[in-house]
Amino acid sequence: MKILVINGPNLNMLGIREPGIYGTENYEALCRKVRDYAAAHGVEVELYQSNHEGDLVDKIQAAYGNTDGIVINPGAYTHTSVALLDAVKAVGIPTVEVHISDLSKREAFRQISYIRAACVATIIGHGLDGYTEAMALLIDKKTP
Ligand code: CA2
Repeated sequence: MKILVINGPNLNMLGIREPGIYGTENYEALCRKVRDYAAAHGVEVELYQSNHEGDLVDKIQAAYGNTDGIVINPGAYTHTSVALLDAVKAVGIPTVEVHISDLSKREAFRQISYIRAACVATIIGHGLDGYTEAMALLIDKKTP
C-alpha cells in the first residue's frame, strides 16, 4: 500500500511561531512521525509540501494509478481552493483531510473547507497525531 502525505502553504514553517495554535514541533518532526508510522505498519509513504496551489494539484494528479490513499493538510488553500477539490475528485483516491489546529474554535473564514466534499474523513485539532490517525483510517479501509 502506498500513502501520499501532502502539506500545503506554510506548513514547512511549523514550530517557528504560534506554538499555542500549531505546537512546538517542526516540519521535520512531522515527516519523521509519518515515516516512522508508515514503517511500523508496513506501508510505503511519500511526503510532499508546497506553497503553490498548482503544484499541489499536479502532485494529486500524479498520484493517479499509483497511490492507494492521500492524507492532505491543504493549509490556507482549504478555505479557498476549488482546484484542490476538483483534483481529489478527479483522481478518485481515498483522501483524508487533516488540520493540526481546532478550526471550529478559530475565525469564521476557517470554517469553510472546499476539499472536504471530496474526502472520506476529516481530522481536526489533534495536532500532529492527526496525520497518523488519518493514515490509520486509510490502512484500515484497505485491509479487509
Ligand atoms: O490547522 C491547520 O492545520 C491549518 O491547515 C494550518 C494552516 C491554516 O491556514 C489553516 O487555516 C489551518 C496554516 C499552516 C501553518 O501556518 C503557520 C503560521 C505561523 C507559523 C507557522 C506556520
